[in-house]
Amino acid sequence: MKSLKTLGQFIIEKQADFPYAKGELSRLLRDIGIAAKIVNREVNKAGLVDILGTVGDSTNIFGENQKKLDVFADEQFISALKYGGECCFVASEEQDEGIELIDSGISKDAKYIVCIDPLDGSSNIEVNVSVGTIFSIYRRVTDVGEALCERDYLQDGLKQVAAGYIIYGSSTMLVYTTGKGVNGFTLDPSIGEFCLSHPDMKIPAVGKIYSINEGNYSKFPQGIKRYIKYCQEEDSGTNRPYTSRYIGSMVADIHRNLLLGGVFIYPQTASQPQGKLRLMYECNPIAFIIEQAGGKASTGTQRILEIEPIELHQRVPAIIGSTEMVDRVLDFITQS
Ligand code: AHM
Ligand code: MG
Repeated sequence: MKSLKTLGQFIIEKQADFPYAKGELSRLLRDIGIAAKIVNREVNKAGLVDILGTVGDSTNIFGENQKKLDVFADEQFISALKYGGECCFVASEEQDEGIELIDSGISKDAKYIVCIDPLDGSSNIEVNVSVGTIFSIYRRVTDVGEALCERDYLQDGLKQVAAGYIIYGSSTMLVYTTGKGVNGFTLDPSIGEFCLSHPDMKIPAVGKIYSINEGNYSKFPQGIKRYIKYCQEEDSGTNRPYTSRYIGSMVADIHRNLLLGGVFIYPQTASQPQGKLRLMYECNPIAFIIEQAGGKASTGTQRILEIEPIELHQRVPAIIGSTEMVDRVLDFITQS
């Protein structure tokens, strides 16, 4: 029988790649993995228990209704980070402000900042479609003992020390990078462990899938409209027409495209001039993972990882996926 490597074993083994590591990042990743298992348990029984629906009149700062599971996931991850002791500041898509954890005793010497989207694609929960968690980890810039400031939690994506996502799908997977490739782990429910199932993931340089909410077509910039028409044209040399696949859960759309090759696009629109997706919680971590898998991530005019953030909840347009396909989209944007 093939032996399994668990996420915990893999993290410890990889710690040797960082000779001065004291195990803090490993513990932080382990804490996130544990919270993910708890969230997974609740997501899986969402249809069975009375946990769906909106929480009273609770809305997040974007005016969107928060589903009960969003709140649950948010609480789980924040509490895992708080009691894990390795995170000094957490910024969550579901919280108006970032939360300092250094006052919580155990975290007072913590060196890491975490940005998290606890339950991405939450509009899909009620219809039993995959949702996900996305996280991003930075090292604090200020010294331990100093007050935390924007330099700590508004760092560009290139400064990420790790990033990952969990997809709660037909099976639950955790995919992460620490800047040395991307590895995927599938949750084995019989032993309650994430086990290495997708070592050294690579996104194909070109694929057949384009993922975009075409309902917004009339509001798209000219270059994007022309790219969509290009995808739909017949051309045997380039394997077109491409296939349109859009779940509406970024994690699920990105995960499929990572495995099969494809491009995911959430552009700016006439009504959302910066697009919809958040730089710190969604685009930076996904861009880091996709680049580490050999792909590309751009806003249309700039590499996502090079953006200097100006606020935690900042939105940016996103074109992410197989390198050749992202380049083709960029060609259409420049020519328009
Ligand atoms: P959320 O974080 O509020 O769930 O929103 C983000 C989600 C992404 O997962 C997905 O790609 C996108 O919103 C879908 O938006 P739209 O319905 O506009 O296509
Ligand atoms: Mg989200």
